[in-house]
Amino acid sequence: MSAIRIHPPTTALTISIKHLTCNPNNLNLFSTNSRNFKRSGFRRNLTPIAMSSNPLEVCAKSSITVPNRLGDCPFTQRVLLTLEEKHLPYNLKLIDLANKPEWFLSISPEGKVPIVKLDDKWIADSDVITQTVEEKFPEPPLLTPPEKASIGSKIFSTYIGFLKSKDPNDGKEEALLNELSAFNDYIKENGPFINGKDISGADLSLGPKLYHLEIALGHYKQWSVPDSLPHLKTYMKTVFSLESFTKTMPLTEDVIEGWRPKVMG
Ligand SMILES: N[C@@H](CCC(=O)N[C@@H](CS)C(=O)NCC(=O)O)C(=O)O
Repeated sequence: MSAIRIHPPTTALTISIKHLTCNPNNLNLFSTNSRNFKRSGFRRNLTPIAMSSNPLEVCAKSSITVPNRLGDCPFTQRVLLTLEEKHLPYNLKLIDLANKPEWFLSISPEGKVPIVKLDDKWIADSDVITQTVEEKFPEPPLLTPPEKASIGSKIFSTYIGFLKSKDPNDGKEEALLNELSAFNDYIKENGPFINGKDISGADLSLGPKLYHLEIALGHYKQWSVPDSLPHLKTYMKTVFSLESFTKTMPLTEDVIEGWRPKVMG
């Protein structure tokens, strides 16, 4: 049976692991790394650290289109991907960002998600959270070497510039295409992931942003990644089909609604 504990005053939900086992297509709260699970069983493949860990508490944006479901924050998905790839169990507290509860504001004074409780302290910002998780739970390592850490890092800002643009001749589309093209060339030479054969933190940060780009530009501008960038397209397909990604990705409708104020604004 599904067990959902509602925190007063109902704008946040703590959803238990029990709930996940009853409804695997909905939330994704217990990390299992199912690739390993399928091969040789769940328990054997958890690291000793993960085995001994209590679930981490994670405050995440809730869906605005479907009740009790994870929402569309790419920074939160980055953190959840990190926990999934490290086989760390976690509990989500879903926050309605349009109606933030007092208890949430008391632990996240900026009112932002994600925040994660580590060593009894709430930590904000996906950069800080993923770095702290890496230090505390180093296996499997997800560190991106510093010289590769900024690969693709301008894609998100140029995407937002193009999404918000009202003038087709203002160069915003070209700016985005330049960044995507540089990334396509990089992956062609160095892929399949940013750090080569293994996934790393830079992919877990970029993947959710590319997912938003694909959905929002498709919806609001009828734009898609051109066929002239096949290595980028393959990269997106690879990342979007990771088990950790499909377990933590937002609904298309939430991504569309999440960007609407920026497009209209
Ligand atoms: N730099 C932060 C950005 C986090 C962020 O902007 N989160 C958004 C949701 S995606 C948020 O909480 N916004 C507050 C609001 O919408 O009220 C990080 O990397 O974690």
